Amino acid sequence: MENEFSQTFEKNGAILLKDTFKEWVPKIIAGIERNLSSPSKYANENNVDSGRFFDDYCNWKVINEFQDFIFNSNAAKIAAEVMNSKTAQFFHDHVLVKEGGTSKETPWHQDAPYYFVNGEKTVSMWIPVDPITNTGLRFIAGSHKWEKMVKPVSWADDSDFYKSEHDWLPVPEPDSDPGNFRILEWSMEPGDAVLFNFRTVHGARGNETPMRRRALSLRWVGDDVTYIERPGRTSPPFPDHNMQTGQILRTDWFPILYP
Ligand SMILES: O=C(O)CCC(=O)C(=O)O
Repeated sequence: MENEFSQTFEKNGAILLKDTFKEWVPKIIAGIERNLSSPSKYANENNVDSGRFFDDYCNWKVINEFQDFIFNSNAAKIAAEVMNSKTAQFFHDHVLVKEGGTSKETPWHQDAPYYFVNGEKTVSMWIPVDPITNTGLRFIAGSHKWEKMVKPVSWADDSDFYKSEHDWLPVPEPDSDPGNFRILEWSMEPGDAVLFNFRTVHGARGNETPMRRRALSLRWVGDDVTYIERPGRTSPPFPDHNMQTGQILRTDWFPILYP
């Protein structure tokens, strides 16, 4: 059933939730620190000139703190509500740490073209565990409704993510063209969350503060989502998944956690 919260999400493609996961912050911090001390084969340092921009994903099966949070918090219920979906299926977890003094920006991008996911009911929840002033995510309001998708690029060097030609939109530059874009961004406290559709264009400034900026993103899909083949290896890749275009994501790898 539609509610005010899912209507705003549907209109803007991004929404801020205050305090929602506050009680889980110590657990999320423990999980992030465990991830930093034993990264997976997918971990990335993103080629920074200064500081550190670490990211890693798909670790919920080995990081108990993440598993506990994903399975036992109300995240799945919130995901279903905001997507206006009967179900919430868990796609993956993603840790993003920008240490203080990291000038590297997160490029403007949509998550969707990197993923093998097709459908309108999707949500990422970006949950910082450090206070955020101007280091958080920035969103182009309404961009989840753009007809074409933005060209995905490698975060390390801005090169094309897929090698084959495709009819992508160019990466937008809202800061050089402010009149044409409505940007949403918020100051945040640990345990707040921004929720955004996989097609909402977003990016982030560098972290020029002396503070750490650690965050966990949880990715969810709803009841209209199916597997789609992309023009190359996706991110995350999920090797040997054996799914075909049009199938729902296999529930033994991507559990339905709501209802
Ligand atoms: O933390 C960041 O800088 C980027 C996060 C992001 O793009 C995401 O969670 O989808």
